[in-house]
Amino acid sequence: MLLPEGVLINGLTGEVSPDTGKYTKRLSELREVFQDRAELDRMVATEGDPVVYEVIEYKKEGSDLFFGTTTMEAGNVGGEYFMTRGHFHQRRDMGEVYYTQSGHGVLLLESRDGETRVVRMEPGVCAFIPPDWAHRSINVGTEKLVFVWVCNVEAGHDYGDILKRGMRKVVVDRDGADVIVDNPRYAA
Ligand code: PAN
Ligand code: ZN
Repeated sequence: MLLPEGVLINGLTGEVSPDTGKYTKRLSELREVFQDRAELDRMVATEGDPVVYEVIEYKKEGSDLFFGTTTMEAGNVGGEYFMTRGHFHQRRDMGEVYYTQSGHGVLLLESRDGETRVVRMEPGVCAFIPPDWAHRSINVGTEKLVFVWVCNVEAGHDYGDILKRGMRKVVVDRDGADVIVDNPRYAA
């Protein structure tokens, strides 16, 4: 029988205790995600392949739900802010919740038929991600962006489409402000 448990989440560091697993994504693993690959290669070579984000989860065998944190470092690649890979869920009937704890971000969403929506990620904002909307989080601030996500264990990740063609919009730094522009590399 599954037993209830309180899980401590540090909203500034993303630490989850107890956790059941974690991974980090470094810049070199996100080469397809960013526009300026020469700059990315330069940063990997000269800045020691920085961590872009870490995911920590709490997942109990036999449960329908699981949750965890994503902690994103601040930074950009040639003006394009650090972001996650972005994905649809394999299960088209399953959405997700992102509850921002600290930092400043943009949650970029795209429907199957190409509609773009943005939800600002600010502490206290709980974002509703409807089923079958691709979602990517982007740290547009100067500190860590930490958010809690909650989702069905069966949702699954479908990275293929977004990795291949990108999302229709990208978020870039223009004189210190984050602006959302058309993705010049978008391949329909
Ligand atoms: C999140 C994401 C996490 C990392 O847990 O998986 O923020 O982003 P990518 O998976 O796009 O690299 C989630 O949306 N799970 O479904
Ligand atoms: Zn998701």
